[in-house]
Order: sequence, then structure tokens, then C-alpha cells
Amino acid sequence: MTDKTLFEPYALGAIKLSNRIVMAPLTRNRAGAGFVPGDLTTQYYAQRASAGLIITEATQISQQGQGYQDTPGIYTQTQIDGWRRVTAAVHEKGGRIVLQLWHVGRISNVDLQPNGGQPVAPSAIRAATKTFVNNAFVDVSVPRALEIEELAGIVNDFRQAAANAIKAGFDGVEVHGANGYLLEQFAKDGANVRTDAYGGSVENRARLMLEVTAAVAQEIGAERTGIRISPVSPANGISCSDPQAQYDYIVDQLDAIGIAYIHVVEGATGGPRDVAPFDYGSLRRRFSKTYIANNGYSLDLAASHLADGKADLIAFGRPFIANPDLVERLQSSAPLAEIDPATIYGGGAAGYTDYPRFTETSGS
Ligand code: 8OZ
Repeated sequence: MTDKTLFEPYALGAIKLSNRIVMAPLTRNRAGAGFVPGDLTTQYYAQRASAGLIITEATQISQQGQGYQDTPGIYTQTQIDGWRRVTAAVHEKGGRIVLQLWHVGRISNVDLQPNGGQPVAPSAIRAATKTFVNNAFVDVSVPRALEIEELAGIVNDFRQAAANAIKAGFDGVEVHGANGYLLEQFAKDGANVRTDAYGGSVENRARLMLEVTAAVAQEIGAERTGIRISPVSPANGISCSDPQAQYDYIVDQLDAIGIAYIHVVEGATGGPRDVAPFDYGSLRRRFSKTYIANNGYSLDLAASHLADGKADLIAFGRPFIANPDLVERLQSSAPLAEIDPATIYGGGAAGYTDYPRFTETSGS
């Protein structure tokens, strides 16, 4: 039994979607020299253009914002040119695509940082996690605490990256405020022990995320701006003592900025949905525009959350890796292909652009 709502058009701010299935951002580590997305990446996204909306893989706004090898950027002209080929190919097939803007903060390694410097963070607290650099998993480096005078520069890097995304032909941008990266490091007290205007209270910890979002919205239009958040996810070694209070406040403020959507990772990213108590309905009620729900949704759960008004759009992540035609498969109850875990991160076409459509496997 398939509820039809998932396959109906939807107006996401200024972006017209042909259905309510979103391709969630997925890190694939296949950028070329200069952190430029190449032809395979163009092909990969074009193959998935029947998604109502594609949210790209996380894309660094500066070299300082990079934390893993071979992830793409959006801060050089060559990167803008590379992404322009991607957006043209997706638009050619009738799809819509926004760029996810990323600063990893402390989830990095000196080998990726400008002049081999330390990664930056709200506080000099190393995360208990690893990153992937020089073809190996390595501990993240000890970060240094950002000086308060440096924060305006980071806000400006996000603003410039958003402008670059529009130059590259994107329909909008998503601020990456989730999964233990810079903006979440500020928001969550497990990573932020600052005593200035960016640490301590709920309001202070939210400040950088909100300044960045407001700057992006001012640059490209609130109706083309969204944000991803993960209130209770422990991803990348992070913790928060007061997620409900923190995210109720953040979402109230995001609504005041007027952005088009919040994209909420419910539970532990890529893991259990019920990892910690949290009232997502509270975020839903506080936010007057679009709520995109993510994390472990089956077709049935997606249909029931849309029917109950708990979400407007549903983002599917890993199923899109092995099923370029995920929308058509869900719509026709075709079986889903399984992902090969060995080819998720890095490499070439294998496990990237060579997953067939269902009609190619069934011979019909
Ligand atoms: C998997 C591997 C590396 C990065 C995220 C950008 O979790 C990521 C990511 C995921 O948001």
C-alpha cells in the first residue's frame, strides 16, 4: 500500500519539486585535483535527478573547513565551474539541486589544513573520532580554539560560498549544522566551553549557527536557504546536555530568519532513531515552513509521517547510493538494490555510477 503524497509535487520556498523524496547529502570522496567535482560526479547526480530534490554531499567553504580527503569545495573558480556542470546536467533532466555548505571545525587533521596548522574549534577539545586522510583512518588532530575576532571571517566564508553556489547554478543551499561539525560544535556544550558571547548559554552557543544562516539567507534569499540539524546525534564524538532547550531556541530563531526549510536528522545519524528522548513535534510546531525528516525512513514510515503531518518531505540517504532510480522503485514497489560498503568512500566509477536502474536489471 503506497500513499500517493510522497510522489506529489511540492513548493519548497522558491524551488518547485516534482515529488517529496529528497536525496540526503552523502559524502563520497571522489573530487579531483583542487577538490573539483569531475565528470563522474556529474554523471552520478544526473542519474539521481528524479529525486524531488538533491542535496549534494557536504562541500567545504574553505580549505580550513575540510576534514576528509577528496571532498569537494566551493571556494575557487575551478570548483564553481565543476559544480556548474553538475547543476546543468541535473536541470537538464528536470531535477532540482542544492549545495550543502560545510565547515568541519575540529573533525580534521593537520595534513588537510592550510600550512599544516591545527584544525579550529570553539574550544581546544579533541573529538574522540577518526577521519580519513592519505588513504587511511587517522585520529583527528587536537584543535585550537577560535579567537572571537576570527568568527566574522567564517561567517563571511559561508556567505561567499553561498554566492558561489548560486553562480554555479544551484537552486539554493543547505547550511550543514549537523553531525558534530563546526556549527554543531558551537551549539553543543560537549564541544564548547567558551566563556565569551559564543559559549555558555543556549543563546550564546546558537549564535554562530544563526549568524551563518542569516548571512547566507541575506546573500541568496531566505526562500533558497535551508539548514540541516541533528539535535541528539552523537556523530563525531559530540554531546549536548540540553538538546530540547537548545534546539527549540535555534528553530524559533531560524523561523524568524525566514529560511525555507529545516532538515532534521532524527536520532543518531545513520543509526537508531530512538537513541535519546526528543520531541521533534516541538520543532515542527515552532517552524512555519518546510520540515524535511531524515534517518532510517522506510516507505511505510515516510508515508505515515507525511499523512500525520509530522513532515513535509522525506530525505533518504544510503538507499540512493545503490538505487539511482529510487523514486521510481518506491513508486512501483520494485525491490531495492543493496549497497556495497567497500565502495562508499573514494575510488572511481565502481559503486558510484555503475548501479543500474531497475528497468536495466529486469530487462523490461
Ligand atoms: C560520512 C563520512 C564523512 C563525512 C556527515 C559529511 O556526517 C558527513 C560525512 C559522512 O554529515
